[in-house]
Amino acid sequence: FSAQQEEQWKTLDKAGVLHRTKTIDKGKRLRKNWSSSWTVLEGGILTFFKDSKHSSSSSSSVKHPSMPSTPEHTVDLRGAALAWAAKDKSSRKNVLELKTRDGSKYLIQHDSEMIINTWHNAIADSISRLVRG
Ligand code: I3P
Repeated sequence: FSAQQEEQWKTLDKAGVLHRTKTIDKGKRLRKNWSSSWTVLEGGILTFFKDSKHSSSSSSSVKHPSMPSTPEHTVDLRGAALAWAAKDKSSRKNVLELKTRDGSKYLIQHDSEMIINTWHNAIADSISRLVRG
């Protein structure tokens, strides 16, 4: 391992497929647009990769979430707050609401309660580690 690779392994907290939608962009309400994407939590940053369902490429790498292609969106967790979404936020079950420092909000969802719980813990840990510095 190079020093850089080692650093990445140390900071890789969690990765997997999640459903997500942004509901507020810097204070402005958005229309919900749920999509599922390969998601990586590492070094205090949550990265959503391009939705493989909507990809026009036919190469096999984009269909397999273990080989993500392009990062679509990154969320800085410094100063963010995570909570279970209130029932009126979504008709879906197991929904988390992530509020970022820039006044944006995301809903994050997985049908498996066990899986969403591990994401809840991983994101909450990451946020509190950033608070401690
Ligand atoms: C929305 C879509 C979302 C739904 C949302 C709808 O309709 O069905 O999936 O959120 O409910 O408004 P549209 O596709 O016409 O934008 P959930 O799946 O989270 O319930 P909402 O308006 O109650 O947020």
